[in-house]
Amino acid sequence: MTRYKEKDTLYANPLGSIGAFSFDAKTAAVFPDMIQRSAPGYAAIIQAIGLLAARFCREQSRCYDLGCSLGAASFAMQREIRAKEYRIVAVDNSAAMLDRMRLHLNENQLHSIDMVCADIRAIPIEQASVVVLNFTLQFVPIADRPPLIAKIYQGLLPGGALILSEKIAFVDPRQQQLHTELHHAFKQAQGYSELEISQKRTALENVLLPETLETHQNRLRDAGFASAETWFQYFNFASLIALK
Ligand code: GEK
Repeated sequence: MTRYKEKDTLYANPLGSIGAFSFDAKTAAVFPDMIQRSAPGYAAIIQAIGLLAARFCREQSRCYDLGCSLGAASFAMQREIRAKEYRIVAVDNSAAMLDRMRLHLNENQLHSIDMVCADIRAIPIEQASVVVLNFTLQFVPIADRPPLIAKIYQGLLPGGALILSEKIAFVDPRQQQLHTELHHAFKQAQGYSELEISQKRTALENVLLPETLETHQNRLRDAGFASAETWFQYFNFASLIALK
């Protein structure tokens, strides 16, 4: 499966002007390498999403993977879920991402996964026992986040779970600085150069908008979730589980 092994060199050479980051075909081609080397703990989170889905997925329910990219979280869920007659609904608005996901789906004959090319703000969420937002909400405009979280809450069955992973911000400027620098150290340790790190940061400005853990927890509570706890954090990358 060589097509999943392309190295991310998108920002390796000096770019005259740095356009806004986009989930296009170039990004899709290097995505597994990019996210693995950019998001601390990504592989551990993906594995845990499988275990969490196995615990929460109910028969005849749906598990949503919102902003699925190449489907890593969907495939982890599919590997672990033992319930009967469930569907995984994997949604992304990048056709380039879904084209690559489809190759894997077809190759492995994974019939329990439906792919939907759509904006996650526009699709209905129904009969859900599990909803995954794995590093996706951070790309949704801040004003659109409360209605999206409210829609997810409404679409979850009682006892259902939302798994929300995000790059997070900190109120204390010293903590913000510390975690930003630690994240850069992580990326350097993964082989990214100073130039790559700084050009990527410029491309993500105004595209990836992190919020504090407190802001996320307040929004989840306001939407109706009974509780929301952090089950994972590695520097400024965290994952929450919210229970209906
Ligand atoms: C993983 N969850 O590997 N509607 C649909 N898709 C969207 C929207 C939107 N409004 N906004 C962004 N996306 C994946 C990783 S990546 C995270 C998620 C990252 C999609 C976008 O096209 C991209 O595929 C994904 O959300 C974010 O577990 O690149 O840091």
